[in-house]
Amino acid sequence: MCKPRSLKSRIITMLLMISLAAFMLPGCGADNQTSVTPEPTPTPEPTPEPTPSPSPSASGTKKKGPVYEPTGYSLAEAYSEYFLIGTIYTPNTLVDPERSLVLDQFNCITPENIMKPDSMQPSEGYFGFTLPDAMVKFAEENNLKVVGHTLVWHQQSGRFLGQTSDREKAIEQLRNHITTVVSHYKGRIMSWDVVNEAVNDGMPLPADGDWTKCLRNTQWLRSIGPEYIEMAFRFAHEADPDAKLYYNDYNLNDEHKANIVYAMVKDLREKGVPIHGIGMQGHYSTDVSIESVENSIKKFSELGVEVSITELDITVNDAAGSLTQEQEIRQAITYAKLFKLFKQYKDAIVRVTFWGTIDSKSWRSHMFPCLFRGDYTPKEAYFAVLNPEKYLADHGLGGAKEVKKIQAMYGTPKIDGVKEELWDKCPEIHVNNPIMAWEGAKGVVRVLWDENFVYCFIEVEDPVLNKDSSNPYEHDSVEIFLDQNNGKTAYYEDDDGQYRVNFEGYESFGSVPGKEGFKSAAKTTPNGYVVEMAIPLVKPASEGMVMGFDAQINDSNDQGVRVSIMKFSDLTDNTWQNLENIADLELVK
Ligand SMILES: [Ca+2]
Ligand SMILES: [Ca+2]
Ligand SMILES: [Ca+2]
Repeated sequence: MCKPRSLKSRIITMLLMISLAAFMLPGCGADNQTSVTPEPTPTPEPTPEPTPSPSPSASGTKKKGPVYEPTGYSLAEAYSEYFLIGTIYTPNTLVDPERSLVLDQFNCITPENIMKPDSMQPSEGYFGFTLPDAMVKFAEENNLKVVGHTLVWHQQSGRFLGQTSDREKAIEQLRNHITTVVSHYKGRIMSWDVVNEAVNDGMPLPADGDWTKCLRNTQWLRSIGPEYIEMAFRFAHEADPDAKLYYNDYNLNDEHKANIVYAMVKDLREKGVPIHGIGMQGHYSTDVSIESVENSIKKFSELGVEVSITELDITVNDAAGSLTQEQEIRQAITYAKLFKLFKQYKDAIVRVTFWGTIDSKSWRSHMFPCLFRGDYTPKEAYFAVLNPEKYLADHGLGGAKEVKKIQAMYGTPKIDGVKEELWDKCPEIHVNNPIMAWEGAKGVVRVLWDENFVYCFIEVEDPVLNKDSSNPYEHDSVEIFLDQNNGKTAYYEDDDGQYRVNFEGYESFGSVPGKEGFKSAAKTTPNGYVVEMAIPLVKPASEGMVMGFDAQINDSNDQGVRVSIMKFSDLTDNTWQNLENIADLELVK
C-alpha cells in the first residue's frame, strides 16, 4: 500500500544521499519519506508528532526530546521460538530514542523507503547505495536480519524504469536494476520483496484460472507483459542464490486476492521460478476478520512457501485526535488475537514485521496503529503482543470464544407496532453494549418464531428522534442481523440478512436476502419508539433450531449525526459484513 512521494520528498532523499552527516542528526526530516503502501481508502497525511514533556535523565538533569525507557521485555525474545519480529528502518533508526527502541525489541529490519526502486536508482545507471549501506552495517553490528524492500513496484519507481515501449530495453532495465542491487548485498540480505503489489484489487480469479488477467496495469506489465514477474525472480536468484525471494502484497486476507496470488505462485513454482515466500503486508484495522487472515495463511502455506507478515499495523478507525482507553484496549485485543493465530502457524510463518514503531511517525499516524506512543511509551497493544493469551484472558476472552445464547418463543404476532400479550412470554434481550465512545439510545428486543418467519419487537429509549441524514444507518433506527444457518461466517451467505427500520418505519437492508417478504411497523412512544418486524425464512423453521442473531440501535442527535451505536453481541461495527461475533438464537416452544 503506498502513495508516491512528493517531488519535495524525493529532493530530500537526494540531499540526504549527498550528505550522510545530515541524517545522523535527530529531527533532520529523514522520515519525511513517509511510508507508502496502498489502501482502499485515501492515504492519510501524517499528523505532527505531539510534543513530549521532558523526562529527567538518570543524573537528574533534563534531557531534550523523548527518551525510550526499556520495558523490561523484548518482543524478539518473547517470540524467539516462533518467528522473527521486525520493524521498519529509516535513517532515523541510527539515532536515539529510535535506535534504543529498535535494538531493545526487534531482531529484524525492513527499510521503509531507502531501498524502493527510485531511491536505489534515482537516475538511470546511478545507484544510491549510501543509505542502504549504512543500514546493512548497522544491522550487522547489532545482529539484526535485513529484508530488502523492494525491487519491482509500480510506485516510487522513478521516471525511466519500465517506462518504454521497447520490450528488450525494459527487460534490460529490469535485469540491470535487480542484478546491480541484489549483487551489491549478496549474502547480507535475508530475503527480498522481489515483486510488490502486482495484483489488482476487487476482482475474482477467472474461471479458467488465468491469473495473468488479474495483474495490475503497471509500467512493467505494459513494457514486458506478465513474464516480468518470473524474470524478476530469476534475475534476483541469479544475483544471490541464497536469499529468500518473496512476492509481497496488501489485502491478501481478501479471498479473491488470495486466490489470485495462490494461483500465480503455484503456477510459477511449477515452472521452476525461484519464488520462496508470500508476504502478507497486514495493514489491518480493529475490524479485521481473524478468520480471513487464518484462511489465507493456511492456503499459502499449502504451497510449501514461507509466509511472513511483512507490514503489520492495526488502525483504530474511529480515533479522533487521541485514543480513548476503550480504543486502546480494542486495538490491543485485535493484536492479541492475531498473534495468538500467528503462533498457531509458527511452522509456516518466518517473520512478523511491524510497519513502524511509534504512532506519531506511522504513515497512518492519525489512526494510531503502532505499539508505542509518540513519547516512546508502550501501549496496551505492546503488552497484548508480548503475551496474547494472557492479554485475552485478562480481558475475559481466554479459551474458547464465548457465544451469547438467547431464545425465541413460538407464536405469530400481528405486525402493527402494538405489543400484544404474546410478546410477554419472550425473554428480554438487552441492546446496551456501546461500540462508540458516546453511550446513547438503548433498548430491549423480544423474538418470536413460526415456521415461516422470525419476529422481533424492539423497544427503544431515545428522547431525540431524527432522520435528517441521507444515510439510513444514521437515522434513529434499529437493526437485526439474522444468520439462518448459523454459519457465523466472516462474510454474508444467501441465508444471512441485515434488516434496518427507523422510528418512522422506513426500511433499509443489507445486500442479501433483501426485502422480499419483510414486514415492519414502527410507532413513537413517550420516551422513544418501538419497531415490530417479520423476517421471512429461506427454509421452514422447526423447534430446536439455532440461528445466528444480533441487534443494533443507532442513535442520531438533533443534527442528524449518529452519535452512538449499541449492540447486543458483536462489539464491532462490522456486523454488516461479518457474522463471526453474533449470538446463538434457539427456537423453543
Ligand atoms: Ca403486534
Ligand atoms: Ca449464514
Ligand atoms: Ca436519537
